[in-house]
Amino acid sequence: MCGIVGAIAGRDVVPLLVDGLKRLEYRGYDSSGIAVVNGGVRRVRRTGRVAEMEAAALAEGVHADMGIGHTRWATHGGVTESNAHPHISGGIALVHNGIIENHEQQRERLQALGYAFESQTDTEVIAHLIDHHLKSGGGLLRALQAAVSELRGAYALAVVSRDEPNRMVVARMGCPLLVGLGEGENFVASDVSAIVQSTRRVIFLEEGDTAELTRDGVQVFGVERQPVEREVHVSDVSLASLELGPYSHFMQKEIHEQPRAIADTIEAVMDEAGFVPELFGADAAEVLADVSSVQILACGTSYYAGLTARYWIEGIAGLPCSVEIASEYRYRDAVADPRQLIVTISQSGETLDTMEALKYAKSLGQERTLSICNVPESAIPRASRLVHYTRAGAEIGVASTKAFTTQLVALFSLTCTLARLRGRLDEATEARHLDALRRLPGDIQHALNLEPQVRAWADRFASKHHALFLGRGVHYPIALEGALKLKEISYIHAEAYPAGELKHGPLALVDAAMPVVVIAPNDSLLEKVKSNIQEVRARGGEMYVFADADAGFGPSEGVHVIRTPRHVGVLSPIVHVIPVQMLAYHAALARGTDVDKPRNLAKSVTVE
Ligand code: HGA
Repeated sequence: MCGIVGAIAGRDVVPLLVDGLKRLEYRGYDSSGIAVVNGGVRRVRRTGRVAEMEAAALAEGVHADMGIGHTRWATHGGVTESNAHPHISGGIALVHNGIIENHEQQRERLQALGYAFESQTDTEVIAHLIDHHLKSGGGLLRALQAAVSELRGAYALAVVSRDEPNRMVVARMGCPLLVGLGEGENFVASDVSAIVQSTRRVIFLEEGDTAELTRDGVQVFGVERQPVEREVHVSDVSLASLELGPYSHFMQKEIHEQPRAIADTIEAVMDEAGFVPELFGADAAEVLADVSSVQILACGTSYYAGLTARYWIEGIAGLPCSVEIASEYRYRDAVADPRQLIVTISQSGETLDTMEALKYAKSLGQERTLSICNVPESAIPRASRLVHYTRAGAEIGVASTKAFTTQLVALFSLTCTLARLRGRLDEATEARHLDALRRLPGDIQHALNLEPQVRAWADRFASKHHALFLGRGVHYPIALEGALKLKEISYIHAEAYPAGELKHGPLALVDAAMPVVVIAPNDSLLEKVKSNIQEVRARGGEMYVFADADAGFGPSEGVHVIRTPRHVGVLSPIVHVIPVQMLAYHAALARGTDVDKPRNLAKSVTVE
C-alpha cells in the first residue's frame, strides 16, 4: 500500500515519476503527488487518480532532473490534498509508505520546538524531524539517519532537499523499497514495475537500511550506519505483464491468464517428474522430514487458499493442519512446536500482518518455515527457510485471481510432497495427481468458456443488495472466496456458509430478494448439497448453482444451473473458483464500479 518512486538523472524525471506512479497506482489511489528539486522544491498534489495530478504538473510546467513521487492509501488523516504526499519541512520534501506509531509524541515534541503542522498524517512528523536534525549540520543523510532512529513503526522513505540537489536519501524498515541502478541515473521504488522502463538492475534494501543516491552511484548503509554491499538482482518482470493489452481491466486479463499461470507454476513439478522436496528449496528434505503438523498463516484470499489446502493436507498427507488469519495469530499466545511446519502465503510477499506472524512464530522457536509467494526476493520469502514461488506473473487488479489459483497449485504440490515423504503416496496415486495437474490448464480453460452464461447471471445480481454463497467440504473455502470477490469489487454484501450450517441460522435471511449461489461438484457430498438446495427452495430462495456436468443437475423452478466441466477430482476447487471470479467481475461491471481499484482498498497490504 502506498507507492513510492524517485529518480535522480541527467534528464527530466517528471515523466518517469508520473509513469512510475501510474504503475504503482494499484498500491493506493486516493491521492498522489510529486516534488522535484529545481532551484527550490516544487510540489504538485491532487486527490483522485494520478492522471489528475499529471495534468496539474503539465499545466504548471514542472520539470527537473531529480524528484520523488507518491500514490497514497490513507491511514492517518482523510483523503485531502493537504494530507497527500510529498510532505515538506523547510527545504526538504519526503514521501512515506508505512505507519509511524509514535507520531503523537513526536508531534507534541516538534510543536514545542516551533513546527507548525499542515496535515493530519503521521508522515509529517518525519519531515519536521529531518529538518530539525539538519540544523545540527552533517547533511541530509545524517539527518535522515538521526530521524529514523527516533521513529517507531514501519516506513519506506525517499527524501530530497533544496540544499542538496545532487543527492536523494532513502530508508527502509518494514515496508518494501528497492534501488534501481541506471547509467548516470538512479532510482528508488516500492516495486520494480515503477522503474522497469529505465532499468532492470535492482538492489532490494534490507530492514534498517538507509541509502544515498547520486547520479553516478548508490551507497547503502546497514543498521549500524556502516557502508554495506548489497547484491544486485536483474529483474525479469515483463513489460507485457504490466500492460492491459486487449483487455478492459487487469482483473479480466488476470482471470484469463490462469491457464498460462498454472502451466508456468507446475512447470517445476513436471521438470522434476514428481513431488520432491527440492521444489521448496535446497534443504527442504531436512526441513520437511518428520514434520508433526502444519500451521498456515495468511490473510484475505491467501487465507482461503490455506483453508482449501487444509482438506488436502489432512486428507492426503495425513498431517494435522490449522489455518489462521495472520493478524490474529500474531497477537495470541500460540503453543510452539518445533516440528510444526509454518506455511505463510502472500501474493506480494510483503503483507505486513503475515510477515509479523512469521516473525512471531520464529520468536517462539518455530524454525521450519515455508513461504508461498508470487514476488521473488520479497520480504516474507527472504525471512523463510523454504520458499515456493508461484509463477502467476504480475497481478495488478486489487481482487486476487491468478495468484489464488497458483497458490492452490503450490499448496497441492506441498501436500503431495509431504504425503510422499510420509510414505502415503504410492506410485500410482502420484501419477494420477501429476496427470490431474497436467490437465488442469485445459480444465480451467473449459471453465473460462462459461463466461457468456455467467455474465447473464451477473446482470441479475447487479440489482441485488445481498447474496449468499454455499459450499461443502473442500469447496466451502471456494464459496468464501466467491463471496469475498463479490463484495470487494461490486460492493454487494455477500456471505458464505458451509451448506450444512444454513439451518443453524443463516436460513433466516433467505427470501426471494437474496440470490443463493451454490458450488455443487460431483463429489461425495453432492447428495447433501442437493438436500440443502431443497431446504432453501422450500423457503422461496432463488438458487444459482454451479454444478459439474456429470452431477445430474437440471434447472427447475427457482433453480438456475450452469454446468461446469466434468468433475476433475481432487483439484476441483481450482476449477470451481473460476466461475465465481467471473460472476464477481461481471456483476461489478454491470454496477459500474472501478473493478481494478475498488473503493477503500489497495493491493500489497504493507500496513497493519
Ligand atoms: N501513514 C501514511 C502513509 C500511508 C501508507 O503507507 N499506506 O499504505 C499516510 O496515511 O499518509
